[in-house]
Formats: sequence, structure tokens, C-alpha cells
Amino acid sequence: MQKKIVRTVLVFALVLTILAANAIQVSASDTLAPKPKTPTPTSTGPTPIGNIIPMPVSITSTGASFLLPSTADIYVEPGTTELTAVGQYLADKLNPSTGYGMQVLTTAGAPANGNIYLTTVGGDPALGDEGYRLTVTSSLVTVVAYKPVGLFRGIQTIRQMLPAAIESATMQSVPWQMATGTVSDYPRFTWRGSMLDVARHFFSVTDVKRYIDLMAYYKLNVFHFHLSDDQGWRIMINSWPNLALYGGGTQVGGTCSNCYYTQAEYSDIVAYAQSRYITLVPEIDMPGHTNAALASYAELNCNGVAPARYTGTNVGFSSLCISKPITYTFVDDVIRELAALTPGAYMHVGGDEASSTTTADYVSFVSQVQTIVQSHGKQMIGWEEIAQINGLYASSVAQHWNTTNSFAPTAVQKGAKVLMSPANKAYLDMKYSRKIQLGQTWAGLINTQTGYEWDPATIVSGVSESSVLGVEAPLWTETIVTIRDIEYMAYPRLPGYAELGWSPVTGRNWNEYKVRLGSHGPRLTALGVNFYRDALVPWQ
Ligand code: TNX
Repeated sequence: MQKKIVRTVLVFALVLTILAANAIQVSASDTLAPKPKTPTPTSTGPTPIGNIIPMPVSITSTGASFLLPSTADIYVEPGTTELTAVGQYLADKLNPSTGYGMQVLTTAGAPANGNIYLTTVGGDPALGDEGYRLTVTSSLVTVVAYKPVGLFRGIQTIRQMLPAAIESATMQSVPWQMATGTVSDYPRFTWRGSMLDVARHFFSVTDVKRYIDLMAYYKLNVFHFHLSDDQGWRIMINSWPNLALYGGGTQVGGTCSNCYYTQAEYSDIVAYAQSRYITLVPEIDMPGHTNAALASYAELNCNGVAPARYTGTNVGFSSLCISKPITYTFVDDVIRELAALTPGAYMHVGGDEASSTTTADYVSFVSQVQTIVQSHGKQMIGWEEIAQINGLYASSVAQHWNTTNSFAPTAVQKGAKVLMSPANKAYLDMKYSRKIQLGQTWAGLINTQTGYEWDPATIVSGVSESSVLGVEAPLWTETIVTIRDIEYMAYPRLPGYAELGWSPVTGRNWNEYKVRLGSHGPRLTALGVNFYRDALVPWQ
């Protein structure tokens, strides 16, 4: 009798899982209308499409396969250097492992069989700027998108539909097959980001670029660059050169030689992100988290005395001098120079953990900063404490992190939008488990499942989907020293945040996701990523 009940429950669970998996194929709630009608998926073929992260809005498998021949090239429509660059990105990803030396060529109309075709002709505006439709037949691979950025997102899907060895840096002899079918896709949220703290530990331009390129693989589109903190100032500001020259000389644990980016290096990173359709958002943290600046210029301190540089890991002890006019000259100069180097719409002004500043001073300071940011043509984003200011612009954004004392509902009441980075779910510097050495635990342990199982639209009461701009996973680097450390903390959690930001919530389920994520093990290996083999994931 008991056995029978167990069996019935198991069968029921199986049916539910199948229903849930199918539900993913149908478009769920989103902001774009009208929604594309999607046929019921069939997965009768030997190689069904299905291990894509983030999960696309709809997939139809037709059960056959496309074999990429050694003669293949990548075709784009003529007359656009932007499409040629997108095509070249794909060629550069496919050529090392295939050894095919694919070229980017132009064509008016579909190319001959056995090629890859990327075009905006006939792109569907209803799928949005980042949306795309990918069609794989046994003779041709075609991505059609309304905008080049949609094609760029679509080619990540092509990469993920090819065998994992496609990501290898050296030639592999593998039949380069793709399952046939159609993927129709677009993101749920417009901001899908990750933050890298280069202030606590400094990372080279090469390391930063690698982080950005890996983000692109999972269709993330915002790189938040935490450029200053108590332990270091990482960007040359020509009008205040000591910030970088002196303030860039330390990091957690000690001195650090020339640990800042020149403006040319910063611009190079911006352009690198831009070529991956990733917007760079620079952060200068203020009024707290400013010891490196205070140490570099005595006049920024209320008492006129520069403190020593700081190489510990405490927070909440430093503050710019709220009452001094020179503080606002400083902020204006820094924001002006950074804004001129930054094509993206946002300037992040920090605003977190200003515990040595009174609330009245804090509100006065951030209000003035908001005006300064706007005067340089940018929108202000700050950690959620900024929502306390009167006159918060609707165009300003509050980044939620504090799960015990959130100002996110305050931001919404004032008409502003919220970016979701709840520390106990989305902080990439939290340990996966007590057993691992890297990371912190103050916000809790975040294994891959915990990091995945939440919804940005329901995580904070008083903040509903229409007020959520998106999701961001910050990586603070007090304990993180090398790019291998960075990769270990970000992978495999970051693909999960990418899915929370991109995919429809309907049908989302850890048991399905963990299998799909497990299939990315060989991909991450081929990419050379030092990822954490979380035992909760059935790695292939
Ligand atoms: C809190 S949360 C911080 C950072 C630390 C981080 C460490 C927030 C906005 N600020 O200054 O690096 O915790 O986990």
C-alpha cells in the first residue's frame, strides 16, 4: 500500500516536472507585446535543443541536425560595419576550435547552404532590441534580429548549441553539429549585470576583459565597475592626479604598484564591453568608503589632515567632509571626467554604509550629488540608502542589497526604479559553503541552488515587477586576489543570475536548471574557467 502511494507520488511529480519543463517553452509575463505564438515543442530528434543558459523564451526542436562544414563562412547583410563586427566576434569564437578559418562576408539575401547568416532584415521589433530568432535547418543557420545587439545575443545561443569543445582555444576534431529547430527569444529585464570590485584588490585590464567576455556568453548586459573604496582609487582623474598616483598605491593587505587604470585603459575597457553590447557603469563610492581619496588630498578632510592609507577590511569609518565646498568641486570634477569617458547613461555614486555620517548630512550630500550627476548628462544610481533623499528623481536607481533594512520600497514610493542585488542571494563574495576558503559569510552561505531560487519581482515586498529594472550580482574582493579566485566565486552562480534576469519565470525550477547547468561543465572547462564544482549540480 505504502509502495503504491510512493509510486503514485513519483508519477505525479514526474508529470509536474514535464508540465513545468514544457511551460518554459511558452512565453511568460514580460513587458513586450505582442507575444510571439509558439508551437508546442517536439523533442523527438537525437539532439534536442535544450541546454541553453539563460533558458530562451521559446524553443522548437525539429529533430534533425546541421553539420557545420569546413567550408562554412559567416554572412551578414552588406553596408554595415557593425554587423561585420558582430560576425567577426562569432568567427573569432569558432575559428580556434574548428580550425575552419571562417570569414565574414556580405550577402543580399540568404547565402548558400552550409553557412551561418546574421541579418537584421525582417527582424521583429516585437522581440525588442535584444531579441532574436534563430533558425537551424539541416542546411543553414540563420539569426534574424531587429537590432545588431539581438544578433549578438543570438550568437551566444549558437555557441551553446554547438558541442562544448567549440569553446576550446585549440583545434579539436569533433563533428560540429547543431540540433535543428527554432529559438525565439528576448529578455525579461533590461538590466542584467555583474559588479567587480577592483578597489579591495586590483585586477589587470586583461583580467577585467576576461570577466566581461565571460559575462557576454550568458547574455549579461551591464558591467558595474567598482572603482574606488577605502583601500584604493583605481582611475586616473586628471584634475586630481594624486587620487590614482597615491590612492592607487594600496589594496587589502598592503601596497600595490601603480594599481589604477589610465584614462586610455579605462576607455579601452569601455570599448571592449561595448563591442559585446555590455554597458559599463562606473562607481565612485561616496560619501563613505572614501579613505583612499581622503588620504590623497588633505583638504577633503573636515580637519584638514590626511589619514594614512588603509589596507584592512573594515567598512563604515570614512567620510568626505559634507560641509566643505571643496567636496563638491571634487565630486563635480570626478563625475565630469568620468562622464566624458563613459557612453552609458548611468553614474554609480555608491552611497552605502555611510555610518559615520548623520542622516541629515547624508541626505544633503546625496541630493547635491544627484544634481551634479544630472548636470553631466547622466542618471544617478546608488546603493539603496540613496532613496532617503527628498527629490529623488524618477530616473535615479536604487540598488537593493540590505535584506534586513531595505530602502527599496522608499525608492519605489518616490517613483524610482530598483536594481536587485539582495546580499543573501546575489552576493558573489559569499561562500558557497563553510568548507570553501574564499569569501565571506556575513550575509549567509549561498550555494548554487540558493543563488538561483528567488525571483527579482517578489523578493522585496513593496517592490513589484514594474519597479524592478533588473538583477545584478556584485563581486566584492576583500578575499579575492586572482582572476582564478574571481572565476571560482562567479561560476557557476553567475549563469543563474543571468537566467533570473533574462528568462520567463513561468516553469522555472531548480531540478530542471541544475541538469542544464551541469551540461555547461564541459563548456566552462573548455573556456578555461576555474569554476566551483558544487556537489548539488550533476556535472557532466
Ligand atoms: C558590504 S553591501 C559592502 C561592501 C563590502 C561587502 C562585503 C555594500 C553596498 N557594501 O563594501 O565589500 O559588504 O561583502
